[in-house]
Amino acid sequence: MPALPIVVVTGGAGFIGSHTVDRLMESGHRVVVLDNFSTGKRANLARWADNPALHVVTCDVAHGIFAALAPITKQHGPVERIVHLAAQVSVVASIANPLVDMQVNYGGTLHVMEYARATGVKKVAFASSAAVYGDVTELPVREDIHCQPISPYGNHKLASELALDYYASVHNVPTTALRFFNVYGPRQDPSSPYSGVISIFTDRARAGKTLTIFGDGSQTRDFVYVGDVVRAILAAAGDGNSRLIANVGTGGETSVLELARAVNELCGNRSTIEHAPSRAGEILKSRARVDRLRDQLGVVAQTALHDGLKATLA
Ligand code: UD2
Repeated sequence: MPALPIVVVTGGAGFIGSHTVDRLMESGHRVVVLDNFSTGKRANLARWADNPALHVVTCDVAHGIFAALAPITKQHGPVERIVHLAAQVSVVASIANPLVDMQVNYGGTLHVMEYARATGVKKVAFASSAAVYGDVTELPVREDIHCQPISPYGNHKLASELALDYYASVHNVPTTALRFFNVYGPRQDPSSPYSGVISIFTDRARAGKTLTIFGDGSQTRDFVYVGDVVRAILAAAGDGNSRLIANVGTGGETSVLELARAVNELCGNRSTIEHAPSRAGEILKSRARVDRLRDQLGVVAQTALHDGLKATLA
């Protein structure tokens, strides 16, 4: 039997990572998850626990990945592709601790790219963020506008994109960066105050607890279902599209008030909706331009919010 192609997923035990692993395993890859389990969970990978094609290695990507991968590549051959999702994910935490954010988010990317350069990896797909844009006035936001991040998190995602471009242009490591908008779906952890709003609202509405909207709820987001995001990741990890940067969103906008009402309705309208002061530094409107996602990567986010919310609640 020919060797299975090896794909490394950093952050593979996390929310988006574990969904990516599911699709890769289903399509016949050998998958290596590198995760430090700071927010990732083994339970997210439980369905593959007895499958020898999945390797789960506890590893801090920010400390280098050569040693973690060596035993596996020695036995099964070289890594073909890397999906780099491991990150410190909180914008607020990055403001409180910019150096840690730099080490994990920018440093982690450099370690991944050094590995890719040294071993001849065929493609690196990287999770960037809409946070690279900062406050934008022109919506839907295009990838080629001038980026002015307003957080260390956004700075380090943007710096990581530059690192990808350097490795692609100078060292011929093919790369694609995806700027995620507001990703939601099953397995998103609602436990932190900075968890995604959909994970918080669905968790609370299910229990009939109050939903708190920061501000009047007129602020909008481009909420994109994790299943659609994974299709973008798999396209980005495939051949071609090197040095591409693409938004990953739906191209639509939903207000937080509409969202709260929709979630509440799906749960039988048992929660009250209250308002609290707006978050400092809050972006008012957000919506992705999705032409590149469609034209370059062949992906259209097709999950309607209502269906995605139902899947999240199930
Ligand atoms: C998202 C990303 C963040 C970064 C940023 C870039 C998530 C989870 N976070 O932050 O990593 O990429 O975009 O711009 O995707 N809200 C409430 N009540 C709650 C919780 C939130 O009203 O209990 C509001 C919040 O004030 C905001 C909206 O819901 O207007 C979305 O909040 P979020 O924390 O899910 O995501 P966001 O857009 O701040």
